[in-house]
Amino acid sequence: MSNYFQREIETASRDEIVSLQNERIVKQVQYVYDNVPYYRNRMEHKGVRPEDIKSIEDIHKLPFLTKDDLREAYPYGLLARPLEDCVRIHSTSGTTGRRVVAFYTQNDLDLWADCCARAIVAAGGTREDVVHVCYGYGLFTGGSGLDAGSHRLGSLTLPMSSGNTDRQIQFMTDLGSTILCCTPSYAAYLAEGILERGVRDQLKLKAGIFGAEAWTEEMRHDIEESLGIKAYDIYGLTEISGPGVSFECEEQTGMHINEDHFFAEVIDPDTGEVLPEGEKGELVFTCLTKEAFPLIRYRTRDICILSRKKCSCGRTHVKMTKPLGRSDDMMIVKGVNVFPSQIETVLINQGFQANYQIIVTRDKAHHDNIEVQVELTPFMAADETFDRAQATKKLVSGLKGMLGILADVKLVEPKTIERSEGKAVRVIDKRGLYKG
Ligand code: DLL
Repeated sequence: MSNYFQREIETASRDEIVSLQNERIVKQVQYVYDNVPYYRNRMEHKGVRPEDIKSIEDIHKLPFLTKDDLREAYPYGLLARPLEDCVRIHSTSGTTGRRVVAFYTQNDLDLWADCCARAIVAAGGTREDVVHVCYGYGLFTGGSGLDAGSHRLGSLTLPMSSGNTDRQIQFMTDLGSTILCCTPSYAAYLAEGILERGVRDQLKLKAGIFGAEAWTEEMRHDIEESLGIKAYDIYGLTEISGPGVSFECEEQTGMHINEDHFFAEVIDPDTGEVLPEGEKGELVFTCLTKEAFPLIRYRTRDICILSRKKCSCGRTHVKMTKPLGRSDDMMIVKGVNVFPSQIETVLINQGFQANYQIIVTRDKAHHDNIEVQVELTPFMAADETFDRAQATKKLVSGLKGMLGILADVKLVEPKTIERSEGKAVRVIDKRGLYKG
């Protein structure tokens, strides 16, 4: 049952929300126990039976699930419904070895659309709006998610997908787009194009719904100024559905989590201990209503803080801060999830050693750049016939194949990258994205 129009859920009292979560978690745990051998085995291993989960308070008895578990269960191991009930997949950005595939029933898609519709409403959207969606469509969840939310709301939806700036700007001006949905980097890029073409005063834009990557308050300010809009943050991840797991309202002091569907906990990433509200830790989600791919206590690796402070918008759902960092080493560069280990694989495959450093920068126009400095091996450095230009080209192409994005490669002399006594510092991220 679709419930976007039940606005009362978003403004329900704490008791009402907890009671809904209690009811849903009991059903959901029994459901996964009955339908997913992977969960059943994990629960049995931990000595937990479905009847031990009597309310949401008991959730801490259940084991965590990690991205590695998802990879181990790939592709069908966590599916809770027969394939004939599934109607869609989406997959994380990133690469072959790291892909995670999530499944959806029609009901899952409907509930996800509700969540995204709520986000559009929170950004001031109504059926009169023209919603310009230039998140990527396809395996990525951004395009389909906001598109479905806009349909659910009844707004005119422009399924632009990303790329082709000329066409984006032309449609934006000709059709009078009022709400722009894309990554903050792409919004900044479009803003630049709009200013260059001198068409800013032909725009009808009033709001933007930007997410899928970390962005700073400074970037928000720049985009708001250059486009003359209010810029709202939206968060989500493929494993849990996609965008719309949480979203900002007009107060812009954190993102309300759709906690009737996704139960959030914050844990100490080292010990797994559940932390009280207000403490910083790793965000963990349990899907309370999903049918095809219902993740239980999924560790997102995103670091954040939860808050139940009263919000002036009237919504009562718990708020999360913007992600303040990651508890693993994943970076999002040019919209793509990048792990240093992937870069390392390319280097090793091409005969280099694991002596490298990744430098990520962002220019004034908010374009990301990734440079990989790679030490030559002593053998390469001593070999006069070693063609450095050719080796650089091969690395660039190998990295493009692995990551899907262009990285600059700089070969450096042996022993020039500083060695660390502890954990190697592989990444120097100069973008200053995570604060707090
Ligand atoms: O990025 C889903 C999405 C699409 C969210 C469109 C918002 C808008 P994934 O590709 O699976 O899914 O990447 C999920 O991206 O764990 C965070 O680390 C990061 N992320 C997502 N939204 C935000 C945000 C989509 N607003 C991973 N701020 C998550 C910071 C974000 N990081």
